[in-house]
Amino acid sequence: MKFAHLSDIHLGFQKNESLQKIEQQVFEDAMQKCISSGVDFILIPGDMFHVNIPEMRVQKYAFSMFRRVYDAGIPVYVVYGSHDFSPVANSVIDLLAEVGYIIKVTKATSNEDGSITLDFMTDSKTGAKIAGLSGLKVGKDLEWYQNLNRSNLESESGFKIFLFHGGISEMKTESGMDGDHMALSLLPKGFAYYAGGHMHKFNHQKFADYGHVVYPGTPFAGYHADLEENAKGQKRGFVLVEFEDTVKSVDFVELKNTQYEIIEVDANNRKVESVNLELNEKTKDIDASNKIIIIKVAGELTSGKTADVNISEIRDMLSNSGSLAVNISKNQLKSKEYSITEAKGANKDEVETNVFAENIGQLKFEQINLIGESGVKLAKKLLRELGQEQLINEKKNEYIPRIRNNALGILGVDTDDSQ
Ligand SMILES: [Mn+2]
Repeated sequence: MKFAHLSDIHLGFQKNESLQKIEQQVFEDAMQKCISSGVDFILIPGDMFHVNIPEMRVQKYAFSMFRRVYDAGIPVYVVYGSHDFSPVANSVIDLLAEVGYIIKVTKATSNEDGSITLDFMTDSKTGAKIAGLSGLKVGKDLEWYQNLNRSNLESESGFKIFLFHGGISEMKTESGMDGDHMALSLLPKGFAYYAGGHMHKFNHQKFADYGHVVYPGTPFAGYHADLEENAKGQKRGFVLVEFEDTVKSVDFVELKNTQYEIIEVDANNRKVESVNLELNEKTKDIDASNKIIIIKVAGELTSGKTADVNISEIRDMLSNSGSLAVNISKNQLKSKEYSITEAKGANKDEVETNVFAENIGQLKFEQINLIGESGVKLAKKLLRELGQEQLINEKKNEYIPRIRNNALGILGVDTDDSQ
């Protein structure tokens, strides 16, 4: 007998069309491999979707995939993750469960004394007994586990699987992307297999009283940092488990996604011109076609603004040479010459005024209205304008020119709608 274990698929995470295709292709591969290798059931402990109600495109795709698995007679057991969790069962997961394509595992009862009792469900084909708890929003999980009635879970006989969504302290990795953790001892003891979700890298460990504790990791990406790990060679996939009355084998099944190039530039103690030069050189040197390009610029510039690092030119160069997507990380880039000093205030308006007033002295312009007190006023007007939201019923191609023209108007720049 065998089952598959996937997690953190984050369907709907990708915003770029090429990457959406990869996201779907990877998931389709996984489902196809599950069907062709004849698994008895599939486990998905959370973050199947990136948000609880993804756009219709994603829902439609998910339904077609789960329909395929359903038609192949393979039950899919799930718990919510931290991303697709909804406290009032308002998740696309609940739709999939309602039509019977997937089965929600958590059968929890709150008792009068505040404790929580969990019931098993039995997979009819294999007799495996499955229990699990959803991942909630950060911090809430711990309470549930602390109040969990463990005696019935631990004394149950048979081949037992526990589904959970959350980090385990004993399995922490150095990456720091895995957030909150709880002690392994909070999980009920004596299960043959602990199917984990939440940590995005494959991790399989054995502990006394805790059989196999396994995270398959994301099959593609659920955070931008995952793409960077992919570029650095992180293997992605899912887990295939053979079992009888105990676990016989746990195998990682790799899923290919796409090719990557990573361009890293250390900007520390350099002028912005020299950083731009290196970026240009490195970009010219790579073959970008059909690849995801990760660009990382980090460090503290001695001169120039961080905004002067010429990202848009690099982006154009790369998309002209056929890259699938360009992922730029500048959040560790600073500048000695121009750094924004924080300022306090009693309310949002005051904080904004003070931040502008505190920092405007760094600017050297000849135009009087851009500096000093009038500069602060102008900046505030501009900020207010740029912060305007799209109106109800306003189309994007109406909204963008409206904001742009108003902003240019505030700056006193002539606008020409004809172009
Ligand atoms: Mn996740």
